[in-house]
Amino acid sequence: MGKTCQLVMGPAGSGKSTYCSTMVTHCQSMKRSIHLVNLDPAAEYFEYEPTIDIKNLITLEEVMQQLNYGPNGGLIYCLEYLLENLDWFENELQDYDDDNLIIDCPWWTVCIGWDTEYVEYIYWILNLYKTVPNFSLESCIPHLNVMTKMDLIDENDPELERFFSADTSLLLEDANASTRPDFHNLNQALVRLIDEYSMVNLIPLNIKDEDSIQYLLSHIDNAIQYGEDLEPKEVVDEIEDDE
Ligand SMILES: Nc1nc2c(ncn2[C@@H]2O[C@H](COP(=O)(O)OP(=O)(O)OP(=O)(O)O)[C@@H](O)[C@H]2O)c(=O)[nH]1
Ligand SMILES: [Mg+2]
Repeated sequence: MGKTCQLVMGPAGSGKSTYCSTMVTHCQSMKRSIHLVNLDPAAEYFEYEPTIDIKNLITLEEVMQQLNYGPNGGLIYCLEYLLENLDWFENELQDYDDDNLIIDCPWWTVCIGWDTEYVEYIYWILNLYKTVPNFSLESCIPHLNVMTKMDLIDENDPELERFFSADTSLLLEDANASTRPDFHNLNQALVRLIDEYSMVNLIPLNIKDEDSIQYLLSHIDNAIQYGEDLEPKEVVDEIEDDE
């Protein structure tokens, strides 16, 4: 019934792993199946044991010790190693080919960007699952930008509104003011693209507020059309589930 996937990407320390744990807890409380996948070879601590863990294939520590690499070179080496061993990943995924995954990606996926072989593996996952990347900025697949750590700031601050629903007409005005008139059609097209794919909108996430977690999950469900292929549940099943 599943076969959906959240690719969680973002800068170092932005809260990816915390988000994954929060979402696993939330889904479990709803009796919704979800499996955590760790693709960070440097990850040290998990609130939930990952169902699939790149550290069973390779760890940053091993690479640094055995090959004498520094942390950055070591991480790139781990990525290349993963790409050369996608059959390992495919094999691990075998038992979950009809399930829902949440993939905790390492922060450096953001730095590497979309121009390298990393794309190869993202698209490989995209082919297997209905996927919604979180935090990423790729325009041709549905994605969500999430503003984490909302528990640390005042959610009623009126200034926040411009981050959550950015006014692209201001962007267009700015772009037009700094470019020649023959660029204005291009500016307009870019702004339309940004609008259509919600590229500058952010969804707030307060991990201490169940409504906020559910609100984000409903956006994710919408993006991956979660549940469209679910069979209606019999009342009898629900009673059995509750026992
Ligand atoms: N208050 C608060 N702290 C958070 C939240 N999310 C993460 N943190 C804290 O921010 C720090 C980094 O969080 P992680 O979840 O490890 O971030 P990450 O993006 O997985 O980090 P890397 O894997 O190292 O790139 C930790 O100390 C977390 O406890 C949040 O929503 N609220
Ligand atoms: Mg992490």
